[in-house]
Amino acid sequence: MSEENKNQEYSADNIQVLEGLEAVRKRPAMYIGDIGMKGLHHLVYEVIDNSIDEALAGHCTHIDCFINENNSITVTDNGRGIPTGMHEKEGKSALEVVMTILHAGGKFDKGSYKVSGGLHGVGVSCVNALSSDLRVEVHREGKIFEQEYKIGVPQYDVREIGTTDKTGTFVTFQPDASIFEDTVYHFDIVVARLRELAYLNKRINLSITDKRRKDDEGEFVKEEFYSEEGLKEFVAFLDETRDSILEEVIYIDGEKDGVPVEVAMVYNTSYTENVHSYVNNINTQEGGTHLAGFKRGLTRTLKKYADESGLLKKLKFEISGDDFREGLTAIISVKVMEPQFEGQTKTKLGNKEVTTAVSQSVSDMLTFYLEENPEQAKRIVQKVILAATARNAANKARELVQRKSVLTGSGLPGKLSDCSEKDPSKCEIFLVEGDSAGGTAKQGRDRHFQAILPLRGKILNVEKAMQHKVFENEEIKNMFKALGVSIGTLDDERELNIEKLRYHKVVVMTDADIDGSHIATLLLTFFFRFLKPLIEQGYVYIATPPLYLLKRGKDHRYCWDEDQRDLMIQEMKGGKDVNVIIQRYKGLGEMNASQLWDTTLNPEFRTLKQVTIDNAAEADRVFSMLMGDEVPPRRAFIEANAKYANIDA
Ligand code: 0RA
Repeated sequence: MSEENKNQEYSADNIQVLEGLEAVRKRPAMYIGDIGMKGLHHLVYEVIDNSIDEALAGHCTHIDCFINENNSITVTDNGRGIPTGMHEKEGKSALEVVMTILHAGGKFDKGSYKVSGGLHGVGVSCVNALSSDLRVEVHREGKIFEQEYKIGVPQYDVREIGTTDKTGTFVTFQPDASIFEDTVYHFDIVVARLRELAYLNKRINLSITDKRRKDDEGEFVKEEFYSEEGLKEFVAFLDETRDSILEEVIYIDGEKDGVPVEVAMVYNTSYTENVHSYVNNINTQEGGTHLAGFKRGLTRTLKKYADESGLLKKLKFEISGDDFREGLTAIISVKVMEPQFEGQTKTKLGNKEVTTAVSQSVSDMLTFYLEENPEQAKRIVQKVILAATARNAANKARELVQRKSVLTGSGLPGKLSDCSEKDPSKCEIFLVEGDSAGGTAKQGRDRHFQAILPLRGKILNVEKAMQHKVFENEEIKNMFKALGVSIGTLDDERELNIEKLRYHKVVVMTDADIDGSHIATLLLTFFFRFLKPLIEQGYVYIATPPLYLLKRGKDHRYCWDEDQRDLMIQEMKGGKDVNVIIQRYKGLGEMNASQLWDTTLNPEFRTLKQVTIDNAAEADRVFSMLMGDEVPPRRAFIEANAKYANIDA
């Protein structure tokens, strides 16, 4: 930094700027969610969102993202370039204002259509405050401008460094290692978000290049995304491994009362509902008024059509709202000028006016579709009738289970070895594959706070079973009874009384082999479909039993992977020519009770992986792929991953 700049007059403005940035650095989590993996990646999304806005305004076609060798990030776009002229009110370059003043991003350009924005919508100045170094370059009006910052503080005034015949904005930032727990970017995480953004904002070219890695041809690893048809293709992508009952995805793209509404939906032969919703490109995991509007529009329109078509005449019971969404995969995306986010994770849209706008859009377009496509319409109605019939049967099965569990006193399953502690926040339950491993776990556990529920072999694949089969399944009934929550489907909020949950750690414990991972996946699928709030609230975990036991005399050590094993062997040998016995654990059954306690159960030494859903649409796709009919993608996935998608270590 030059002396000249350092001695700049310290105006009231400068102090305000510093205070703003200081606030971000003091409480980063308030602005970007957290300082872990999520927050770190959030910085990238925040910068990309500005370019997406420029694209939505119709001025930008290409957005390219780079993970550089040193884990810094570069985002480039070919938009108009951030304005560099004097900002009258602030008395400095508009570029500097955008980069250094909280919430200034783009807002001063009143005419612009600013709707995109990360979950926290905090703007690029936040990224600047949380970067040890950031450089912005703007190509505009034939000139190239630049400015650099350290922890958000400009190192010199915006300066001209050359001429250009292009326009655009380039931002490179290095996340501050003194703020973030980890500053290594994950290519796959950025890829998933860019793919999603490409579908949500059709006709924008997005790319991500990983400059840390080269492929077999010696090129940097790179992925490109472009979607001509937006949500229509998104739904097709999500349902790739399911069988559609319609010839084409139903697609609605319109505007009502100033709210742009985009919906794509298709029915498949499965029994699950996969409805995902977005507001301003943000996944609204908790739903809200736009989702309510979609459901209302869908139910009313289909009900009316079915009534008028006479197809419901023979039905002896009422159709419920859920029945219209069985086997439905849909995405709803709305853009709202001033979104109000509510709910526990601030991902529930609150704006009341949006319900009617979406409901009417959906009604109008769907009515038109049904009239134009009587053959498809009939298939949908028949699917709904089937769902209603099955639900009727499921209700009977469910009532039976619940009545029985009331009759048997405590209602706890006989196979459960419960713990003595009653405070759920202190209690853990291990769902263990097989009776024999269950027996070992029962001996090895700390009975004060650890309960064991053995499960017999393969559990039901809920992805393919009809609901009443799920509720009749012994293992599943046992799980519901042991957990203490009542049986319900994933949006039966009224029924899933999660406050009755008896354990705040629900741990899936299976063998560390392909079979074990398959069983774990079945269990996670069950949780995902029927007990999603448990995952969302962070109650679900996976145990990690060791893979190897190394023995040299009395020296016994456990290892969790091959690298660790090889290192440990070297260490135990200590350069001498001695024999280390390597035992590969094929299953939990090969461990005795105290070994299991030492490695997998004892909170002091074990590692539990918490199951999280970072990207609900992607999780849904992975589960349907893993559990669906098509074996090849499943095998490829299991072989390629062995561990799970969507799991935070
Ligand atoms: C406000 C006004 C104008 C451009 C932008 C913001 C802009 C911001 C970003 C952030 C990343 N890329 C961007 N591209 C453009 C332009 C106003 C005008 O030229 O009339």
